[in-house]
Amino acid sequence: MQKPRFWAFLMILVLFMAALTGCSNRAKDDKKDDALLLGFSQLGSESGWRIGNTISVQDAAQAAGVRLMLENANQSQEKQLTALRSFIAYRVDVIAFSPIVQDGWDNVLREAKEAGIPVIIEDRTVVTKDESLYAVHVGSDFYSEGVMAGEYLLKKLSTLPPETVLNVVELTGTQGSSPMLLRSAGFHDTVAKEPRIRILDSVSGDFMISKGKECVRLMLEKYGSDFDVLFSHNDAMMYGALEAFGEYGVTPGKDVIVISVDGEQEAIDLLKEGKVNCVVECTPMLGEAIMQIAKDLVDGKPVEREIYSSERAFTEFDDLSQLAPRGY
Ligand code: GZL
Repeated sequence: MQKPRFWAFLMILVLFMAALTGCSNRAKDDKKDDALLLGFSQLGSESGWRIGNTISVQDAAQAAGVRLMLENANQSQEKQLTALRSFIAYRVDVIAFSPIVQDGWDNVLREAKEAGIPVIIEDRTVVTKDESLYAVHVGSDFYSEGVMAGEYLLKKLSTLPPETVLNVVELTGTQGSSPMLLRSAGFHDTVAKEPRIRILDSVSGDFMISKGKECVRLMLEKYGSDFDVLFSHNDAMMYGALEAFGEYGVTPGKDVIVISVDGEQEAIDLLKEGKVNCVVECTPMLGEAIMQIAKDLVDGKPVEREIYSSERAFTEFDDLSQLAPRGY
């Protein structure tokens, strides 16, 4: 090989090797900052609750001096799986995510475990045979939320004439998600003992305003005045339902008893106006807990495996005049 070509080849080889070592060390270089690096996969932006959850995590990370890598999956489990694998490749210190549905996470959780990266499940839960695949779940007890919704309806029935029968339309959240499955189970188990409460139908509005409105339109067409109670798995779908009621001349809170879950400010305002009868609280404010758990995990401190938020129901029977602003 002639001399100039040799030097050119050598230069290209040197540059190629430098690029390779630069890539492989990117994560190390970026991580020379000692601040904890948290990878957070958020499932979407489908409701005021979800946006409140995201803001809670962002604000808490800033306050705690935690470096946050936030990926929004826009309702796609595939995108969540991709985000989690990118966090593993980048070798973040801790991973946190809200799983859009409860199944299908074992492989990626096993990859995180093999990479030595602890995982915090926040908000929704996963179903796995291997409990060692994640460190902590922090969020709500969705079954209890369903029970509180059912207990309100039993109390409401007790204030009505003894011959009253209440036909319930259940507006469920995302199919296969833990809040949908567990809120439904808690509600059904609670009202099952009362023969005068009947579940007329269950239909999924996917936790969204638009789909909630579509579903309630269909239910009004199908059941008309037999539609006595709406149990909505979240406030966003309830807002859509109220729009549908308006189109059909139905007065919510009076013609139809309205029960919702989340406890957004807008829902509490509707409760105070008498357009909603019961709002079960489900707090999205999990950011501070997530940051504390992440720090404890990195510091090797013991952490509770299951951390539930304490929550209540707000109903038409309560004095809500002193209720603090909800913040979401
Ligand atoms: C519940 C959360 C649910 C909310 C909905 O913790 O996962 O998802 O109830 C949101 O508003 O879409």
